[in-house]
Amino acid sequence: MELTSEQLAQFNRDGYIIFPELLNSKEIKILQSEVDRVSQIESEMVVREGEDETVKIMFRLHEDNGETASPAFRAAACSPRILGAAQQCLGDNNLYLHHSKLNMKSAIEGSAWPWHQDFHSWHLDGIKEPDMATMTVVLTEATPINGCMYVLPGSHRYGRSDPRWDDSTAYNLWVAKTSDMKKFFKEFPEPVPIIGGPGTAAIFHCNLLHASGHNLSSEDRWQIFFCFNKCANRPNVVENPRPDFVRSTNWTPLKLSSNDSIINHAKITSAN
Ligand SMILES: O=C(O)CCC(=O)C(=O)O
Repeated sequence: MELTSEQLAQFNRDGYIIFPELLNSKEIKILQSEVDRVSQIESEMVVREGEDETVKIMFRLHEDNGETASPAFRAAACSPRILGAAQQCLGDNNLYLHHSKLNMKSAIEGSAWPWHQDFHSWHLDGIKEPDMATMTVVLTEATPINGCMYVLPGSHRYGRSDPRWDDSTAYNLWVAKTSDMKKFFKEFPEPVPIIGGPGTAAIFHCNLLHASGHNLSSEDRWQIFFCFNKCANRPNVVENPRPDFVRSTNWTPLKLSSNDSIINHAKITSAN
C-alpha cells in the first residue's frame, strides 16, 4: 500500500492517519478467532482486570514463538498495509516491533487509558529517538460508549511533557498531568475519536497524546496495537529492563509479507 503525499503530510502535521477499511471482513474474522484462542491462555502476557477477571491486554502476539504467539497476527503485523505503512511514515525499511498488544476492553469492566504519550515509557526502556509509530486496528466496532481511543491532533510536535505515574488500572503507566492536559486542550484542535467498524485503523506517532474511556457498553471493544521502532533506534542498555514482551529484544528487521498473508495463513492452518 502506497501512502499518498497528503497522508504522509498528515502524519507529520497531525501525528496520525486514519484508514477507514484497512483490513477486510475475512481477515478480521481470522484475527477475531485468534483473540478467542489466545485469551484463554494463562500467562503473565495476558493481563486481566475487574470482578470477572476479563482480559485487559494480551502481549506479544506477533512473534513466531512463545505462549501468546499467533501466526495470523504475525502475518498482519508484516502485511504491506501495516508494516509497509509504518516503513513509509518512519522513512525506514528496517523496522522491528517494540511490542504488540491486543486491548480487549471488555463490556462494563474494560477500564480507561488516561491521556499519555507512549514515548515516555519507551524512552525509559532505553530508546533514544522518538522515531516510532503504532498502527492500531479495530477488531470489533469502536464507539464512544465502548471506550474508543481519542488522539489530540498535532500534540506530537510539542515534544514530551513531564508525566505522572498512574496506577489506577490493572496496567500501570506514565500519563500526562491534568494541568498539562488542560493547557494542551487550549493549544491543539479538538480530540479526534478513532471510531468505526472492524477493520478501521490508524497509525500514530509515539509522542501523540491519546486516551480512551471506560467501556460503559454491553459489547467488548477489541483493538490491536503494533508498535514499530527503527532497528537503528533499538534500546540502549537500562537497569532492570521491562520484560521482553513489552520491551522486545528481537531487533531483526521485519520482512514484508504478501498482501493476502493473513488469509493464506488461515488456509495453510486449516489444511494441516
Ligand atoms: O486501548 C486503548 O483504548 C488505548 C490504548 C493505549 O493508549 C495504549 O496502549 O497506549
